[in-house]
Amino acid sequence: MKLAPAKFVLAIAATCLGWPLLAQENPSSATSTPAQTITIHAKKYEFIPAEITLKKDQTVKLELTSDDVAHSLEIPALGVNSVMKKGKLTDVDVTPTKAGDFKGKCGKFCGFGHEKMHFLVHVVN
Ligand SMILES: [Cu+2]
Repeated sequence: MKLAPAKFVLAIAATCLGWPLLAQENPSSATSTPAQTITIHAKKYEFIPAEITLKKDQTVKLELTSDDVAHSLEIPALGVNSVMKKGKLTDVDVTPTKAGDFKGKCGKFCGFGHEKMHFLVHVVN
């Protein structure tokens, strides 16, 4: 990206004056390093655990795996959509930004009980 001339002059002036150019305060209190790891297993036809409680603005790592066939975990409100494969851990970092209850489900057809695979995330302040 090219700086416009006026911005360029300002940038030079700011640098000469020792201003903290481009320094930005992060307005969010969100932590980016996972504070906790939660392992979630999928198997026909449930998630174990089927409910978890997270803290708002706190990053956790979800370790997803399957005990039988391939499943997936979809939690649209939290931006989670990830495969769960047998014998494999899939890591997903999640940082909820608002409190509430958010539904998840298996997003990969895995048999006659697929529709029963529900998941619930409680996000607390
Ligand atoms: Cu399924």
